[in-house]
Amino acid sequence: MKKENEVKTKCIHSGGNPDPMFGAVMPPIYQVSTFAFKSAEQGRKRFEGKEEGYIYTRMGNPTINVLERAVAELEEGKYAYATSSGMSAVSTAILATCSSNDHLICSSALYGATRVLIENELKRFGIESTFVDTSKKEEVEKALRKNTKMIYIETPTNPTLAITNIEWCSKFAHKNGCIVIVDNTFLSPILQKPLNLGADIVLHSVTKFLNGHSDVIGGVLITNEREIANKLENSLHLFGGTMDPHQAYLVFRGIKTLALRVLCAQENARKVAKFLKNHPKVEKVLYPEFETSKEIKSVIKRQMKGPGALISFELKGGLEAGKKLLNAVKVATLAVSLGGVESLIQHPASMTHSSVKKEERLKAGITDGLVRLSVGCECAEDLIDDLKKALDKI
Ligand code: LCS
Repeated sequence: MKKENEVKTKCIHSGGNPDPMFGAVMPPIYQVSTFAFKSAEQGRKRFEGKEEGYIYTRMGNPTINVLERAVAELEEGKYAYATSSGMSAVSTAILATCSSNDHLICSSALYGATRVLIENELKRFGIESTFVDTSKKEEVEKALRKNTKMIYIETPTNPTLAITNIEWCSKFAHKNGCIVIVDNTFLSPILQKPLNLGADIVLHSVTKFLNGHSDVIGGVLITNEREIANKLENSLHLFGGTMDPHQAYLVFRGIKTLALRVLCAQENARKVAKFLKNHPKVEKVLYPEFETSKEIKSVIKRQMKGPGALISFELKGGLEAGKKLLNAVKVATLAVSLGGVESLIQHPASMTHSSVKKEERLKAGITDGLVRLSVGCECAEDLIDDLKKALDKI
């Protein structure tokens, strides 16, 4: 029997069995900062790593570990580390693996804060970076330097939904002594598993699809390589971007419905994207299903199980028309973030990507008129009706 959606089972059961103490079917929230030792000897052994057991929540906590096991299983990775935010996952991953005078090749359209972190903040510590269209092999090849240590990819990119070939990038990186980080926030492990395509580290802002209910900020890092895992763990414990146990519980709870939510939102997004594409007031729609390049189409087919639930589009009246639309919609909420059960609409140039220099933003394809819509799990017809009414007013 062909199992179409076995991932639904995995989402519900990954991460653990009922709690061994009382059989609770959800993990207890160990809302605690520190763990008592039975003796001084035991404390010493735990610090030396000679005895299993918890010490202090920044260095590990049973509730956080349940979430980490669940995410590792879903991404088909061996090691996972939960972080206090998606940005904490980004900074921990880079600081753990790069040093001064190392060079990074990055996708030019990245989440605004990621780009500013790499371009401005990491530069202060001597980490250099080049931003290129990583969907074009020749641009990646051209950007390579002797000191390139990492290729940092978002695919699809936020907010332009450009697709990078993870398998090719990983082979190219490894041949040249570099590692690859993929931010998998936009698709989640339901639609893309970068570790299986050769990536060294996968990260998520779990604030988005993994949690799915717009009530938590968090992140996670996953890898299959012991040496990298040691570095991530060390940096996380020392820089201190650890997740909180209650946060971990909520994200674990969200993951139970991850497949249901992602597949539902994606079906809605397909309908909404088609509606927008055929609307006379819409200039262009960015959505992986509408990709025209033969090469990228084949990459999409190989590395993605579906186009996801994010759509970016531009209206014929550009920025002014876009603003009117944002103010007129009623079903989608005017807010940043994405991946929740509710649809969210925002304007990247003045919101999520406003801190990126205008020239760089335009080079990355984030035009002034671009609007981003994160399609949620409402009734697709309600979303379309609402967009139709809002577009009629423009
Ligand atoms: N990576 C991606 C792809 C993101 O979209 C975000 C946040 C982050 C990392 C950072 O995660 P955080 O620290 O916020 O959990 N993206 C946002 C966005 O597009 N709108 O608001 C936040």
